[in-house]
Amino acid sequence: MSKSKQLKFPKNFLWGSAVSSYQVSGGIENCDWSEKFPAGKACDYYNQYEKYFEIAKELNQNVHRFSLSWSRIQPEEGKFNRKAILRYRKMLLALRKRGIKPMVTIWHWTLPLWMSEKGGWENSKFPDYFEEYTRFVVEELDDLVDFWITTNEPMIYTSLAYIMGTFPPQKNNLLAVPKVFYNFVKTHKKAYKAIHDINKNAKVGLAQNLSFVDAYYKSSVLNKIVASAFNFFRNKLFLELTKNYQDFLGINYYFHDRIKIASKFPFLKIENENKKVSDLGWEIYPEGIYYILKDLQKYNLPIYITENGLADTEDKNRAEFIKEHLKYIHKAIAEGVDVKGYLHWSLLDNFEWADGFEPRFGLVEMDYEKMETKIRGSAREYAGICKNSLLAFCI
Ligand code: IFM
Repeated sequence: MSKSKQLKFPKNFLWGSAVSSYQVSGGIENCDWSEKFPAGKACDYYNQYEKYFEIAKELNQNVHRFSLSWSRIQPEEGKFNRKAILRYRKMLLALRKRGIKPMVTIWHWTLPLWMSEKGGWENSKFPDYFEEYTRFVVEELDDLVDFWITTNEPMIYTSLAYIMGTFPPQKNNLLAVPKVFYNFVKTHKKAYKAIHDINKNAKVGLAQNLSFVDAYYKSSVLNKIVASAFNFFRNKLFLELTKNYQDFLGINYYFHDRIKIASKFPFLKIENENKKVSDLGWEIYPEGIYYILKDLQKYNLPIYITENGLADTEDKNRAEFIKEHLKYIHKAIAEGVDVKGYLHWSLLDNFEWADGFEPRFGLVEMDYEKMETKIRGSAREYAGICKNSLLAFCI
């Protein structure tokens, strides 16, 4: 006979979900993505946000992460759009009215055209442009924001935009990487200071995509060295350089990187067991989040899981995925790691960048033609956990 077990999460633990501007908003036509990868109306979130926030409330969520569109707010160099700011104020008020804390990402992967024409992240003045934009939005919105996230997943963006060439500006240029990387570090630090100039009590972090790295041949010293070098560049370097400029750590967890040595450049490859995978073929590896969290304990900072999710059109694995990850998060908390919230990626099906609308990451299913929503079964199960901060399961 199976027994049941209950895991209680700490008091005031935050439960929610995340989206980003270009992926859900609709109507963004003046950014570096819009020509080659148009997202059209997407979920029309920019206009229909009340409907979506009502769903988040119905699902017992009390934190919501969304991002601002730089191209909407600053469509031309030196020109700020008051109408856009007023819209964002309305969105923030609409969240607060429902008892949902706003977590706002200042930059989630898209640049205004004018900024990309100036060389985007390769421009050595990029941190100054970003600071000007940050100061403007924080002056205008800070009274309604609980958490600021400066940038989303700097390392993923850098590798997809400058090494793999899939994201704009679609370069395969290893030589650009140090410059872009350095600009990300500098930009984050400047933005962090600017936000604190405006509000010394602001809570500021960034959302980092951290993978769990281990060696394919665990008994091979060489394999372990290669895996730890990969881990250093993939996960640790950015964190080390910015750790004194983060009031909390925002962690996006999706990947297990089991590193095997290869004979060709870059002399390693990722080979996971893939016992279970998402619709995108990404390995589902919940225990990885536990090891990552344990490793982050040394930074002595509060931690929010700012993203965690999977593409699952049929909603076959999402509920189990959430529960399994939460079990490992709870285990880390029980061992003293200060995790304060979990935000699932994503509230809605949305535009998955170069993969378009096909992958379905939403707790809520979107019919883009009719602009209709359907709450998935997994969302209801997640809502049950959020309600009492309690995860119940059979053992
Ligand atoms: O959709 C993305 C998001 O924009 C950044 N983190 C990973 C998600 C899934 O790929």
